[in-house]
Amino acid sequence: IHLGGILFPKESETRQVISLDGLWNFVVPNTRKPFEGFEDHWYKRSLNELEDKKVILMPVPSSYNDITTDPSIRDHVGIVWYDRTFFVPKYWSDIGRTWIRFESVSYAAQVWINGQLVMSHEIGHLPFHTEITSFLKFGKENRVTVACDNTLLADTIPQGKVGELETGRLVQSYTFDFFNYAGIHRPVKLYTTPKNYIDDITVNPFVQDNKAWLDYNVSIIKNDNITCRVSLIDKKDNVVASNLDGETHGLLTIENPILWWPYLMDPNPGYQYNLNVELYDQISGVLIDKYVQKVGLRSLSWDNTTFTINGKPLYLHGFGRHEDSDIRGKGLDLPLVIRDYNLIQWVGANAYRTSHYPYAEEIMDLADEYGIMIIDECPAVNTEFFLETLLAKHKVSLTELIKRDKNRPSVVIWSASNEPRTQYTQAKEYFKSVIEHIKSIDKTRPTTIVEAQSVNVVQSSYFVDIISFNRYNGWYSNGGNLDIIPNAVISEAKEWNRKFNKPVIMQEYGADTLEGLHFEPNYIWSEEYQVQLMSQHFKAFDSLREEGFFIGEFIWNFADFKTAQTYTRVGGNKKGIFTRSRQPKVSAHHLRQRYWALAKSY
Ligand code: GCB
Repeated sequence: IHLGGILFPKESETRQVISLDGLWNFVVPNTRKPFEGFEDHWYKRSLNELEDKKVILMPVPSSYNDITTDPSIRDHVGIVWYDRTFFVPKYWSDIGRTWIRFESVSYAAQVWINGQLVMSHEIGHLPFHTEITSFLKFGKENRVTVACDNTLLADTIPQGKVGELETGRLVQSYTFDFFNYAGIHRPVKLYTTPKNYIDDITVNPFVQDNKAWLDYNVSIIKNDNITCRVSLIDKKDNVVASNLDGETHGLLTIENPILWWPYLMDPNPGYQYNLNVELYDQISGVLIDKYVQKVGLRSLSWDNTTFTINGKPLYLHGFGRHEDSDIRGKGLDLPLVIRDYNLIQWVGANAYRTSHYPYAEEIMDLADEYGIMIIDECPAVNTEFFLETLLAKHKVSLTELIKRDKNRPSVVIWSASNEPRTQYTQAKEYFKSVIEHIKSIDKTRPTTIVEAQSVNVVQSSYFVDIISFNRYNGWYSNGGNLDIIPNAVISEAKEWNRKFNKPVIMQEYGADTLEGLHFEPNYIWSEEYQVQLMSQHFKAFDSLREEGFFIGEFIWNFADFKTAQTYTRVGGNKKGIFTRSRQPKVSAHHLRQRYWALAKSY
């Protein structure tokens, strides 16, 4: 695997991209012989040539679980195999280097090209790529094979357990509350770079008064005499700042910048410039490589009570979400992505948390573009056992996440984990180390850990910049008793603030609600109950805002989503304000009134 940058593949004067999305061959090994694919070298020939194996077609990107009618595929534990053929143009052999990039495979993946292993990657929801030039046949057909393993254990991110039923069938169990979808979840791309190429770009903006500065750092892989030029271009194609002196690291100054503002805080939210990064041959002056990096100019700062953007205090209002939909599971689906952003804007949210793992880069691009602020969460959800080996992987997941998202103006907070079991003493050293790790890579954004334990017992939130807590008053505790909510929320938020002296966000509250179920007076699971539960929380939030440390409210969840099978979940978790097919419940209209009213207060 390539350890440098992980820039998103983009076409340019010097780069080409081919999509490998489509229908791949798919085989599930015999459950009694889970490693037969490795033992019998399935990667050395087409899966179609396997005797005695049922080969089916599987769409990429998609989860494989809900595509067929076969429960053994839906609930499969272990390895599955994918392959397909593709053609590489002959002239690509002269371009320089050819790469393959997976935007995410859940979870562990091994990739072969024409029968040779080219890379392995372990953690889901994050991209990985490698150069495959020497493995390819140019001007001919090639084959890519992927082995994908969804097994979750004590030392995987996230953690899980595998048990065996009396019947001998393996069963994956996990404590997190979303279906353990697996497969090639996001696009797969083949792309080229020249021999000497731009490997990574890091930008850090800073804004003050009517000026902005952009610290940039370009990492280049080169053997020859190459010079680097950078220019910042606005939407009207004007060069607003540049450095043509060949420096790969420098500071651009922008007079009268157009700043990146969140949705509803400005009539023109999400403004981005293009940073054109170009490499030239020093002798001939020929353009060698070009990559266009989007840049939003904004500054974040925070103290014990306040979180600001471009000097203005922020109040974040949105939801936790999931990448989840019917049939495709966690597979990237652009109609769904755009529908979701339409709903986010309609409801007037200015933020959401990528609960409980990093979301697709296509989704993140649109958050940058529309000015939706993101609490970017790493995939280590519900950590229970604080093993050394897990800590190392937790840090890797953060390194990969920050490498991927470091340049995004939309990302305003790093979330190190959702609901880890931070009441245990081992959690203290563990999270100290996790938060120090984040800070060693990026000091420009605040950190948080989303806590579910009570204020008195948590060992972890000492190290973060912003306190986050989840609490289900009127649901898991005091179900049916909505009157207790305002005081419970107010007093708990104050306790968090008193103990840690940091700004506080309520990251989750909510009620499961079956669309179309009505009861007056309200009764749990009805649409009326969800609405009233929200109103009771709104009372608490309004009062907390006056205290000066409360900086955000996030309802759980944006939409209904699938979970593991259990008697508390009717067809999945129904705490969405939208249904799984993305239509509003009454609660969505109710939230819309509040979020638009909040927007008027900035
Ligand atoms: C939580 C979890 C979330 C669950 C939610 C619930 O605290 O963070 O993943 O879906 O509660 O509805 O139980």
